[in-house]
Amino acid sequence: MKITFAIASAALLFCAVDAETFLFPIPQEVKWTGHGAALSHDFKITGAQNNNVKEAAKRYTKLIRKEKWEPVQVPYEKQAPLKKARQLNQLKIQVKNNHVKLDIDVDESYKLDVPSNGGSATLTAPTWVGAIRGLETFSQLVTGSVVHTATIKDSPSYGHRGISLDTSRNFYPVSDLLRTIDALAYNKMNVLHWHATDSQSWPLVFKSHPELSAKAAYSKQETYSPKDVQTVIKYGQSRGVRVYVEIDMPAHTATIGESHPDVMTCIDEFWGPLAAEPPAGQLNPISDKGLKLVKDLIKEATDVFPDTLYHTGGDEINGKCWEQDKAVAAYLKKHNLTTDELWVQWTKKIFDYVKKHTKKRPVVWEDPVNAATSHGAKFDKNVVVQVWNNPAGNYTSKGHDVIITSNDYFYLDCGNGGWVGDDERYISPTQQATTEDVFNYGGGGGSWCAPYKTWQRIYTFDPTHGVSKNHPGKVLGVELALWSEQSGPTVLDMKLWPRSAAAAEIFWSGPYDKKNKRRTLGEVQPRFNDWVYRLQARNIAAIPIQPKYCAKHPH
Ligand code: CP6
Repeated sequence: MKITFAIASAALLFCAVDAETFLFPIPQEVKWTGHGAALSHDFKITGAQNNNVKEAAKRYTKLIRKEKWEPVQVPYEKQAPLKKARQLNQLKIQVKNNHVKLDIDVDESYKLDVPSNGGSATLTAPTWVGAIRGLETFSQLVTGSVVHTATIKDSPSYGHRGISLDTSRNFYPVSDLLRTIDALAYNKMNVLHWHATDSQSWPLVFKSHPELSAKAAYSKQETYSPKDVQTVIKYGQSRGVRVYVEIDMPAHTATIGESHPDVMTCIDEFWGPLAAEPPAGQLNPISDKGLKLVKDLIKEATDVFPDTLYHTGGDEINGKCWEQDKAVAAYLKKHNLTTDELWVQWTKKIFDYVKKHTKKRPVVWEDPVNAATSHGAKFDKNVVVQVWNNPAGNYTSKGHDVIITSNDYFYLDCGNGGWVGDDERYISPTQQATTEDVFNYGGGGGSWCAPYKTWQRIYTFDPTHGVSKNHPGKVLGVELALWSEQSGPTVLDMKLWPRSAAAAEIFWSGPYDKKNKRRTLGEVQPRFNDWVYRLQARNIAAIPIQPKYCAKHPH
């Protein structure tokens, strides 16, 4: 049954209601069976063998019991008249492979059978990760003390569904990272890309180079110790969320200059035309000492983070920063190289090191791949390209797998707006700022604020657009990006949620489908609305998308 209505007030969509379902992201196949059962007082989740599943079973048992959430769309007793006779006593888990590595190709599928005559429900999954996804869905079937009964078959459309979080421009305590991992798992997302360092602060403590955080963290409190890092990785693991790290370089490294000025270029300049945002500073690409330092960092980072992916950074290098360095300029002249060519050569050294000395697959921002292409050079096809400026097809056609972080859909950080320059001009939070504005505005997100990335905009992104099945590379998935020039712990949840959930559904359930009138915005909104309140009930400070009034008063 579907009831949709809208009260148009000026151009504003005020309310939309849909009584169909409140599962999020929507499973591939749901068959509702009967009217629901009552959750028995001694309801148990049994059969867990893998430790992560055991912990998840405990967590979800507790959550199901205490979660006060009920859908606002339709009073639940109308959806599921509670009959005391039908009691659901247990959920039995059966997993084939309890030892598989949590990785991009891991099978996350599951089947859930919750019979309408109560008794025992079953959750079967090929892997422990699928079981964790299935437990999440089961928890969503419970509203109050009613279990909505259904047979569900489910699997993701894309294997990589994540958030990229910048912890350099502003610091996030570990508790915020853990809560973000919770929210990722609620949305069946599976990746936290930790953009750990940048030019403004270096919070990540390296055992091999403690001087970096000692000199360039904002304070001793604003660091991530090796123990903190283990806490985050383990917390992610147990929820089926991979945590992989990026040490951005050779640009976005002014912080390295605080302890190793001799391996840098243009660190004496604050900004000028030499960097995307202040402070300027780039690794010197011809410094052997610099390369040795970089290798130490990659070695430690790849030893510490168990994920198969390692992010080598690579975005936004500035040729002028290198050209104004006398030694680099002489080198360029002697070898008849452009700064782009030198950049690509340096990047190749990094990929070679990752290949020879780590077991990782490198991910890189698209920038150096563009630079390479423009002078006919190529990188190993194994390199995953994270796109933020250009269409994914540019790289899949060349054989690279891609992660999509289109700034036009998935940049969540923008913006506060405000006066820029010497109080000369006011820019609204969604207005485009000029490069000159960026400094006073706070930087980052300045140029891509318009249009604001509403959940609806994010939801209408088509991952298949411009990517042919014949391309040798493929789309691995998505990462929404939270750059932190104007974000921090106090706004974290509301920047991320519920907008990231829109991408979670597109990349789990499959693209929005206007043509077939399936999962259009109008259809999804009421369910999305309920999901917002459910996230709130789970301690995620998601922003409301419509008045609760709408669902309480369908007419
Ligand atoms: N920091 C780093 C940033 C950005 C990038 N890398 C960025 C660029 C443009 C906008 C927002 C963020 N702040 N390290 C680009 C990948 Cl609009």
